[in-house]
Amino acid sequence: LEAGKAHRLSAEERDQLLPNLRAVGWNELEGRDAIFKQFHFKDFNRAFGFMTRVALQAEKLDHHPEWFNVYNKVHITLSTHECAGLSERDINLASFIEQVAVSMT
Ligand code: H2B
Repeated sequence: LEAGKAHRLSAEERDQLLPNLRAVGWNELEGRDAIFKQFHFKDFNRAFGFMTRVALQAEKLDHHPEWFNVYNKVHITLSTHECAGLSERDINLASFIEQVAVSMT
């Protein structure tokens, strides 16, 4: 758990933290300070298993995704409401999500 208030990432922090996530398919949204990725799994069981593991970690971190699921597709948007934009919390959750996704494919 992170102590203190979330702050929007600075340009320097973005330059340092975003390339790794871009490389695995996360992109910045236009018109909103958030990152987005679409996941495709083999079937609904894989997709929902993925979501379950992410949900439990999100609750532990007290940082929750915006997401959409149909069958084997899961679309995820990450942003921090507290600072109305991207914070370190989104980077941390995205990194966890990547680990789970790899284990589900
Ligand atoms: N999730 C996200 N994505 N951003 C937040 O600012 C946020 C959250 N805040 N989950 C948390 C919950 C806050 O509302 C609670 C009260 O700690």
